[in-house]
Amino acid sequence: MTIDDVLDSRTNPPPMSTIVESKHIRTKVCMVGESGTGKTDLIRRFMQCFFDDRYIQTLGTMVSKRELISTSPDGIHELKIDMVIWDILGEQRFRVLLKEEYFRGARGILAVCDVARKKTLDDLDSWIGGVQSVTGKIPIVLAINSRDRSAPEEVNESDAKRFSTTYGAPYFYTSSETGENVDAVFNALGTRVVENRFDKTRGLPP
Ligand SMILES: Nc1nc2c(ncn2[C@@H]2O[C@H](COP(=O)(O)OP(=O)(O)OP(=O)(O)O)[C@@H](O)[C@H]2O)c(=O)[nH]1
Ligand SMILES: [Mg+2]
Repeated sequence: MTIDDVLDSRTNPPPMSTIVESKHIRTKVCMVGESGTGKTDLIRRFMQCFFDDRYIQTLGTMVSKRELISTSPDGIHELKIDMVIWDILGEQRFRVLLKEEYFRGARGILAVCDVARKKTLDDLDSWIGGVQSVTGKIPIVLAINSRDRSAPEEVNESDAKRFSTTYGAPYFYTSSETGENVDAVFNALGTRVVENRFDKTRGLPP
């Protein structure tokens, strides 16, 4: 089953009678990306908190949780996914110090870059390498953030497509100011994490 099948099944959910039970899944995901790309603000938006325009450098880590409702890839279970989101300092020097602790157990990565700074997209390679050296290969979704800004957009479609092909990662242009695609990007990550953990014979882990 491909991600497209899963997304289709979410758009056209199976008849209620085929859903036999509800399952709860808890999953840890990590935000990665350079400082100032908008990781913390995307989480705030997703948590339906107010948008704060002041620049607050995250000190240490912030852990947030939100429940997503989905359907298992075989259409049998309604899924309640407790998405636990870890927000990590953007500064490079903390990466080496903290990575074991923060990345251990992560099932997915939300990679964030700034649409107006191409370098923040390029820097994601090293972020992703850092996480996957601890977790192994896990699903990634890319947020090309600050879409609302009037600054010239440096990250173009072909850059985004190249990243997408390299990592098998869908991408979304997001804005934590307007809310554009914020739910979509977290939902896509939840879907990919579930798909990745789904075993055709055994279904989902307990
Ligand atoms: N216009 C606009 N500004 C944004 C957006 N997202 C974040 N910002 C602003 O960009 C700045 C940095 O946002 P943060 O969410 O703190 O960035 P961060 O990636 O968490 O940074 P670190 O914690 O240092 O790693 C803040 O001033 C935000 O208000 C957006 O989508 N649009
Ligand atoms: Mg932050």
